[in-house]
Amino acid sequence: MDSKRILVTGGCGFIGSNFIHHMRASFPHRIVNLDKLTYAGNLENLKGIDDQPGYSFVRGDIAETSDLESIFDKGVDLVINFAAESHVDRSIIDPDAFVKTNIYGTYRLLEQARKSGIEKFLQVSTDEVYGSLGTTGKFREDTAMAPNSPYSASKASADMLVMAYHKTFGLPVCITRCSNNYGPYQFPEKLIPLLITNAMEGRDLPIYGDGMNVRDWIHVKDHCAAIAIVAEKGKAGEIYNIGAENERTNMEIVELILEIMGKPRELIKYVKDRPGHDRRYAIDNTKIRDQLGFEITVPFKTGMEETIRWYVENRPWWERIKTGEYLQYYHRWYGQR
Ligand code: NAD
Ligand code: TDX
Repeated sequence: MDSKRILVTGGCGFIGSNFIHHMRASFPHRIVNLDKLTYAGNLENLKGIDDQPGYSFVRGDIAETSDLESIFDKGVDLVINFAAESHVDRSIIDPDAFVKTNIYGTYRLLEQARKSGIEKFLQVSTDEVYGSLGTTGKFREDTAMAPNSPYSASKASADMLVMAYHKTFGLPVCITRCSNNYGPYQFPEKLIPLLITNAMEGRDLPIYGDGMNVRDWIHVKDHCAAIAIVAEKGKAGEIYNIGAENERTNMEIVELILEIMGKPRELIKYVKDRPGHDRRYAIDNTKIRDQLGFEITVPFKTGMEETIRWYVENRPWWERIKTGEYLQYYHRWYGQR
C-alpha cells in the first residue's frame, strides 16, 4: 500500500488501539486518531505510539461537524470508523448515547466524507446486526439484519446509512461485521476481561441465565489484520463478515479461564439473564477468506493464555479503570485545560 492519511475514529478504545498498533508496525501510513475519550477511551492504550511522527491524536466527537472539518480540511484518504458505544448492557440501561454516536455520529462522518471526497470509508460493524441464531446455521453477508438490543439496532441503522451513501451518492464504502473479540486493552465490562480480573480479585464470576449462550470468539489481532485487508483490497459497496470459526458457550469460556488461572469453580455465580439476550452467533467467513485471502492466525487456547498473561502483567491498567481512578486522573489532567 502507498502511504495514505487515515482517519481512525475511536482509536483509544479496545479494537481501535489494537488496530493502530497493528498499522504502525506494518504500514507507513499517517494516522489521525479522533476519539471523544468516553469512559471506554484510554490514552494509555497508545503509549509508545503517541509521540511517533506520522501519528496524531485529536480529542473530538464524530457527531460534531466542526471536529470533523478541521481534520478533513487537511486531507483524508481513508476513514475507518471504530467509534461507537459498544456495550450491550449499557444500551439496555440508557440507549441515548448509542443513538447519538452510533447512528447520528456515523451519519455526520458519512456527510463529511461525501463532501470532502475520500478513497474509502470502512465501517466497523458487528455480527450482532444479524440477530440471534438457533442451534444450526451461520450468518452470511446476505443474511437479513434482525437486531435485538438497542446497541445492535443502532449498529444496524448505521450500516443501512453507510450502504445508502454508496447507492445514492457513490461513496466508496465497505462494511465489516465481526464476531466477539478478545485480547489486550479490552475494557473490563466485557465478558472475558471481566471474568479474568474478577478471578484475580477473588470476586464472583457472573454468568447470565444458563450460561449456554454461544459466541464465536476471535483474537483482536486477527480482526485488525482483517480490517487492514478490507481497507486495502475490499470492493466498494461490499460487506465482509469476519470470524474465527470458534463457537463457545459462555460456560466453556468461564471454565477455560478458571483452568488456565488455576482458580476454583465455586467462583462461578449464575445471575439473572440479560433482557433480549441473543442465544447464538456464528460467522460464515468464506467470503473474506476466498475473495481477499484472509486467514486466522491465533489459536484460541494460545490467544486466551496470552490474554490472561496480559491482564496479570498489566494489573495497574485495569485496576485504575475498576477503581475509577482513571476518570479522576482524567478530570485532574484535562479539567483545567
Ligand atoms: P470500545 O467501547 O472499547 O471503544 C470505543 C471507542 O470509541 C472509545 O475509545 C470511545 O472513547 C470512542 N468513542 C465513543 N463515542 C465516540 C464519539 N462520539 N466520537 C469519537 N469517539 C467516540 O469499543 P470496541 O470494543 O473497541 O469496538 C470498536 C468498534 O468495533 C465498535 O464500532 C463496535 O461496534 C465494533 N465491534 C466490536 C466487537 C467487540 O467484540 N468488541 C465486535 C465486533 C464489532
Ligand atoms: O457479566 C457477564 N456475564 C455474561 O454471562 C457479561 C458482561 C456477559 N455475559 C454473557 C453475555 C453474552 O452471551 O457473555 C456473552 C458476551 O457478552 P459481552 O462481552 O457483553 O459481549 P456481547 O454482548 O456478545 O457483545 C460483544 O460482541 C459483539 C461486544 O460487546 C459488542 O461490541 C460486539 O459488537
